[in-house]
Amino acid sequence: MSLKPQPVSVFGAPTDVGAGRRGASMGPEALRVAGLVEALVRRGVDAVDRGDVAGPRNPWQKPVDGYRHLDEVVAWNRAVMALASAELEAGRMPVMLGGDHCLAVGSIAAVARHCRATGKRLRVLWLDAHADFNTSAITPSGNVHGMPVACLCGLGPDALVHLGGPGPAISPSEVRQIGIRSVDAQEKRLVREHGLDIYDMRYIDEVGMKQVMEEALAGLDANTHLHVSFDVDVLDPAIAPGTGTRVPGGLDYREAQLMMEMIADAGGADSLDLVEVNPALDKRNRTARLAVDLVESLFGKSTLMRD
Ligand code: 4U7
Ligand code: MN
Ligand code: MN
Ligand code: MN
Repeated sequence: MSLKPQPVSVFGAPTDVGAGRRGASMGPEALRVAGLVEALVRRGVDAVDRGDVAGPRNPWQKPVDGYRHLDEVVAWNRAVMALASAELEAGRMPVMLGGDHCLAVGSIAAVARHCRATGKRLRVLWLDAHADFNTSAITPSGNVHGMPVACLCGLGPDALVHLGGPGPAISPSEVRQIGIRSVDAQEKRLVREHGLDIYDMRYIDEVGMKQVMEEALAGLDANTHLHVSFDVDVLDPAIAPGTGTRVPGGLDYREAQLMMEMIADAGGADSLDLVEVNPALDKRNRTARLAVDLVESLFGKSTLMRD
């Protein structure tokens, strides 16, 4: 399958209301400063920057009933869903710059609704150190960026579970998680119960990224919408220090690059989240620059001009 020549709409969601550390709110600007839009245009992509969606400030409060800032998280996700939906309806690929990962509830709710309306199948690649499958009852932190996959699968507060319409947005069978290496004790049980398909770091070490991606991309066809949710903490902290929840033992540059190249070879993504870049914790915008480089690979950059 060759890359789809679809137009791209980049937009920012500058907030860290779902995180336990401040600074991911500066992610969209860091990615722009690193030249994201220009890099896509250089690749021949019709990419435009729609600017940022708006939402409430971070009140920086303690969790209430297992959620920190739930009202603010819902407000930001509504804004993300509205803009992502509008871009999908206009036939454009939404690229959401976070912001923390709670925002994937909004972007993926929009994608799921679009798939329902157009009769497309959905595949979500969740690239992350974490499974993000906590609920208010089991979360060790109350931070909603640790809960988006659960919310999308129907486990969470009504306002997030039904964000894009009645019923869960997706089923666990539509998700493939890659790079996982930090799952909380009770989250582990929930992940098993719901049968999430997880390619953890141990599996990547044992069989290699090539086989992992062949398995994670198996079964895609021309009628499948591929959503990539890229939490930069999937990368090893040695190469991507600018993120709030660093876990050692992540993807190295070559693994990450191959992962992106193989997604491109499979036809590329139809929607993308680029989340958890935290410039306050970074050195010289290194993490955003690496993310841009990897997004170029996702859009078909390859060493030997295979295209
Ligand atoms: B991210 C955590 F306890 N599991 O729920 C939690 F380890 O979007 C971390 O993947 C969640 O960065 C990380 O708070 C959320 C913690
Ligand atoms: Mn995440
Ligand atoms: Mn993570
Ligand atoms: Mn994180």
